[in-house]
Amino acid sequence: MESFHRDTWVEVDLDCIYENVSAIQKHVTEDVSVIAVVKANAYGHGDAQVANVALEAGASYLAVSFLDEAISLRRQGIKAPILVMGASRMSDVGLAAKENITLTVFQKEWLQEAERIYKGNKQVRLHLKLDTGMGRIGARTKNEVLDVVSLIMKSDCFLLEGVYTHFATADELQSRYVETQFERFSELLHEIQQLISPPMIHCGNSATTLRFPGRIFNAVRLGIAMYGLTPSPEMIPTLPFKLKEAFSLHTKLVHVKKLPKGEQVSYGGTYKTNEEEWIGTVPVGYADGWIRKLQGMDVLVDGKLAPIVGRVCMDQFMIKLPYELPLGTVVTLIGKQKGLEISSNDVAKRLETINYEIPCMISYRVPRMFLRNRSIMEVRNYLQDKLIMDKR
Ligand code: PMH
Repeated sequence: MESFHRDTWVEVDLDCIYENVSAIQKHVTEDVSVIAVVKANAYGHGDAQVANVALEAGASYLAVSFLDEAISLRRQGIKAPILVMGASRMSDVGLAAKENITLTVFQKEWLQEAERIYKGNKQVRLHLKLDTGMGRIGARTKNEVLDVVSLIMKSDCFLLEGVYTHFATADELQSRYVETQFERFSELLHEIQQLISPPMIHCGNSATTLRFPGRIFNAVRLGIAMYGLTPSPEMIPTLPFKLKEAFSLHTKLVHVKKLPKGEQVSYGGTYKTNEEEWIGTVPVGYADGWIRKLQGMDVLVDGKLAPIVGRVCMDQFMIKLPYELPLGTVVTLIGKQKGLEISSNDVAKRLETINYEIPCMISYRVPRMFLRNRSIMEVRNYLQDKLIMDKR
């Protein structure tokens, strides 16, 4: 592969993402718009590539956290509407208008100051965020909400395109708190709709969309399920259809050696061979996101499970091979080999965290290879992108 020079890569199967988005679009019916959440480089998968395939599969809007992420998509040729879900600077309203990017608002002071600073004549599209119980960003009280709405209505600069909220516990099968949030959202929405009818109303993340397809208003913000991962382990038995995991991580053996009994492996000598053992060196480490806590986790090699022995180093770790294997043998850290699978769910379980974190933590040092229609469509090497930008 010409475009990268290390034998470690992430495979992002865009066919899976296409199928997940299509299945979800069917699940919510075609009257509901799908907003594909591609923040954090599309949860580590690759922002523009995921955005394009999600749009092809029926999504009509994109969402990110920060303005820079939206601009990155524009620079890569994405024309679809993009919502920035996080807080933006008031001084960046002009940039958002120029790039046709929708901003999230939730404070009247922000609007007043933004209006004072903004000198352009193009209207800026806004979605109003309501905090119905997540306690993160959002207007909470009726007064706060109506102040923001009336300011937008009075202003020539702004257009209220949407109103939304975010649920804190939609992935837990016990749904009392979701119901409380649904109620608060409906009440505040009712107050807003006395004054104005914003065209887009959305409350659903993946869990809400999968579990309550009839109650998600007219748009959903789809993240984790689009990537083929279930929002929580407890939701797995309740899924209305199978999700297809798009992300896998592979590398190749760079050194294979036979160590006698009692030899130490890696920093600190935390592993000693129990007998004569075949040890393989894998060129992936904690700087790639494969953190030290993964010592002892299995990887797949030659269709078999092989444990990580000794500490994970910055750029390499060692595995105990089932037998002698040739240099260059593919090692799968996440993904399938000969009927066995290590899912992001397994890695998350080992790390006592959520599956969302796993593709996000695989760093920019690992190139992403994109598969579409079962063949390689594109390879993105973030390290070289960076180099090119630095040179300019
Ligand atoms: N909408 C908002 C406002 C979000 O923050 C997220 C995900 C989504 C939609 C998509 O959720 P899903 O991936 O469960 O479908 N946000 C986060 C977060 O802040 N931490 O983990 C996921």
